[in-house]
Amino acid sequence: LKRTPLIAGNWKMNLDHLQAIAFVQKLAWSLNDAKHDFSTVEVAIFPPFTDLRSVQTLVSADKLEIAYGAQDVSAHDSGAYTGEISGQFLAQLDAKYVIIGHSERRTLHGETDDDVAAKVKAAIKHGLVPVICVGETAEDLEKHGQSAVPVAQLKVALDGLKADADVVVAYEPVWAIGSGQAATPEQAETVGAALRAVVAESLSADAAAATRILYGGSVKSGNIAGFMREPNVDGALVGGASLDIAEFAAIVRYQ
Ligand code: G2H
Repeated sequence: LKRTPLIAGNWKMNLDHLQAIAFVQKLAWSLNDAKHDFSTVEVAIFPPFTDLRSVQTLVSADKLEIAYGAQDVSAHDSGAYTGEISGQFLAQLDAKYVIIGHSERRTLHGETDDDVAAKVKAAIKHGLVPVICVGETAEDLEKHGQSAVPVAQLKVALDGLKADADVVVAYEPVWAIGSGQAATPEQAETVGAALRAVVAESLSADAAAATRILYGGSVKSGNIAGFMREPNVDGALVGGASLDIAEFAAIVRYQ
């Protein structure tokens, strides 16, 4: 089974809706100029919530093949949850994906593995593909080795899902995020293989074969190719480098 690689740009809290329109237009031009074939490498961006309506309008008007999603979603459908955004609202904006359990949500906003699992279920319920983020801190790495914490986090996130659930997994070692110090391709491969085994065990062998496992943490145009050569790395979740059009386009065009 062939997995289409996915290069995903996590904008975090950057670019307002006007900047987003200009950015997406220029990114589309750049990929168009390079004759990028979106069926060989899929491209997705994750802007702030307030940008999504503008991105939807531009993508549909210009028939762009760039996919988009949100950086978080509520576990609830609707109701008295001040400040939360329902998966239904995201689906109405034609969002395809939603990032869930990014380490910044886990550490800065206290999201637990159970919160992540509830959000994953909500995303799937509304037809969104969750990009489930897992990863160990430097302390976890020292105490438990590399794979133990991400494996445990993913098991909780996938618990109770159907055997054919459509998910993306992002392995983001916390020590590599925004630090400039990326993991090595070998490290990403080791954990990627362990995470694929969790998908096989928790969902099914078919789901494991179909699920994209991304690496994230200080990905740049200069190191992407090494990651993409690994059999259990099917793309990247890119933070800082996704905010520079030339750099992000170069990551998409890693081949
Ligand atoms: C990890 C990553 C994107 P960066 O957070 O999710 O960010 O590429 O800046 O390390």
